[in-house]
Amino acid sequence: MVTTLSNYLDSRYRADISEGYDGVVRVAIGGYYGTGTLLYDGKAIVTAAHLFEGISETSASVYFETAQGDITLNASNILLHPDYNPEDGNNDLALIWLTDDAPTSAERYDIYRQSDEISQDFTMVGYGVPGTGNSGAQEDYNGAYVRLMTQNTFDASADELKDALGYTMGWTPTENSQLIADFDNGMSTHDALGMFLGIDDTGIGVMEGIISSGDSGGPAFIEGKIAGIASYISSLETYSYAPDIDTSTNSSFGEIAAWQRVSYYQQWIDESIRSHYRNAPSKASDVQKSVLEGDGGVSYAYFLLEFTGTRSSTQAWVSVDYASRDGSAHAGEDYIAVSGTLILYPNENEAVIPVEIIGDNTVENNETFYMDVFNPIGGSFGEGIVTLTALRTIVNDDML
Ligand SMILES: [Ca+2]
Ligand SMILES: [Ca+2]
Ligand SMILES: [Ca+2]
Ligand SMILES: [Ca+2]
Repeated sequence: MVTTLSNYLDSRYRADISEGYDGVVRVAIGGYYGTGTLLYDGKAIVTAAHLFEGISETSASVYFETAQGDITLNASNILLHPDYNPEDGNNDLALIWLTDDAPTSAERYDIYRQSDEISQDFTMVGYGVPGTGNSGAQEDYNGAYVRLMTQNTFDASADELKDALGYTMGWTPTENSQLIADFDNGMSTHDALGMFLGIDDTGIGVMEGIISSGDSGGPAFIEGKIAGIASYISSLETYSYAPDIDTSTNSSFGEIAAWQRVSYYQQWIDESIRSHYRNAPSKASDVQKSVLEGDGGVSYAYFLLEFTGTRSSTQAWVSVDYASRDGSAHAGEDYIAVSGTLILYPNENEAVIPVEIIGDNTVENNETFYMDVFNPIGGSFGEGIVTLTALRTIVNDDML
């Protein structure tokens, strides 16, 4: 990560343990590395497909830094987006499923689902090579891997820049699928997207930053949800404008960076994740309302949402919001709290919400927690009903 202040170890740039970013991981593939993010199911990491480019091996290691210590997990399965196109930077997404349970102290993140990202500030987190905006990412950096965070503002989608620059920009982003931000230092002479697109915004001050090598695949968060996946940087100039503070592509002031737009890809992400749930119910009679706690790691309790109505059109999405709630079980000790939006895509009439149950060897009573489902869009729960609630029981399996 390249920062505005030269001291990248300034505490403002450190994404330290227990500050909400322990689900942001370093991903190592064939001697190279990038960054990834643990998704809402606690089983899969989202990252960039280009990390796997030119790599014949299909293995990856994932490094967590959490309050439970440093934990390395391996990939059991890797899925690149089927339409990944390196020439245009399109569909630059990959999912990595973990062989073992992610540490329970690592945050799981929902994905940002609204398409109102442009002009919003975001926080990016990653393990990339550090540096400062004046001189760019440090060449030949061989210091420690350090998880850093900076901020920026989504200025536009990358296809808008292509429309403005034409052949000056040597690649063709798919419409609405990539978000871009420029690395500002407060001066209009280095405001790349001010010059190219007339979006006059000279940055947000000391927290402004940009991705560098090693941040690839890392998250851009809006409201704590994954809105972008770090994809590439570029130093652009036209006959009229040369915003880059130097002439090399090195993550310096005056360059731009692009993120894959997660809201655009949510169906692919959700459906890929759902296809990997273990023993998930697909009809009401298969739903288990009690789950054994287990003696370590996590097991899953599932809630099943079924849609029996009629869609406004065959392509309409149906969704609900959901949030877990303590009964006698406590989030963080007995299960991992979840909240988010569940979407039933056009080919789906049911989907599950998984909840991770934390196993231990402590003798406890059976404990309960709830799932509240609300804000139905595209359907209804029945007249006058605003919330549906279901209960699960975590069954003690330990004895004195
Ligand atoms: Ca900016
Ligand atoms: Ca700007
Ligand atoms: Ca540069
Ligand atoms: Ca147990």
